[in-house]
Amino acid sequence: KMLETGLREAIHCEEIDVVYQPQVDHFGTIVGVEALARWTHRERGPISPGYFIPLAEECNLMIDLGAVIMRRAMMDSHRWPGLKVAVNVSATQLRGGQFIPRLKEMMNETGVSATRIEIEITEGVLLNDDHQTQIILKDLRSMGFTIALDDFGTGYSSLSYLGRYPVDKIKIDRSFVSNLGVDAEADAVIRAIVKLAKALHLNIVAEGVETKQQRSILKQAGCPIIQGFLFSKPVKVEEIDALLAVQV
Ligand code: G
Ligand code: G
Ligand code: MN
Ligand code: NA
Repeated sequence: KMLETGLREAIHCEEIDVVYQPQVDHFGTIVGVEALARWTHRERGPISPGYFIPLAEECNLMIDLGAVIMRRAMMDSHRWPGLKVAVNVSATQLRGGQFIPRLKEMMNETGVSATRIEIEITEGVLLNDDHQTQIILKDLRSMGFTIALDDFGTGYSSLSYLGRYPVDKIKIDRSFVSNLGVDAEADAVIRAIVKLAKALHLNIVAEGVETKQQRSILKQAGCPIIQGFLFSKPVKVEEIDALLAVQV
């Protein structure tokens, strides 16, 4: 209850921070960043998003929290003209009404075009298979946003909806990546996912890449983009600037 009040205030006062995790190719060139929310409570210190995101959902704060994060990400995107900025959007945000009108307002306010932003949704969003979600995703895409499917492979029937929904990219969940080199089947699974993605002309990112061995297996499997602690944890905007400054 106390935390709920704290979160409400933090959202209202825009005390939510956004950090960014690079997505890199096999040369180590940053090709995109994912925005991730952070909250430091005045008394209790940092609260994990694994805790406050579900709290926001429960307390009907997710739409407002999501708007704060999206606006921040749009403003920060001005710093990195060459990079797409990926923003996580939950089912509640997407379906909560006014998502697209609010996005348009933010685009006007910040002067950011849709092509600069990637919307990350989880498989769960597609599971209900409702017509409204399909329309929203199609509209987002026709506005110029790209759509990435987060935590790919952890949902239920991963395949049937891929053809039906307007998705540009899949993000292979880190549970598959963490078993690479440990468990022989993990290799086969990654190869199959990469093949599937290529057959459907989808871009691919592997998440949670922590070791050189994982990176090398992913490279061999044909996965061109990786995200994870091996290259960088999620960092503040200034650190992204610094990482970009040392690249050619
Ligand atoms: O940043 P971290 O890996 O600790 O995030 C933990 C969880 O919180 C992840 O599932 C991540 O997707 C989620 N999360 C982090 N930032 C956001 C956000 O801005 N919006 C939404 N919907 N989820 C987020
Ligand atoms: O659910 P989503 O993929 O949006 O959440 C991303 C989460 O994964 C963030 O909380 C981020 O801190 C975490 N993360 C990013 N890279 C790694 C990694 O290499 N290993 C682990 N264990 N977590 C990671
Ligand atoms: Mn994500
Ligand atoms: Na993920």
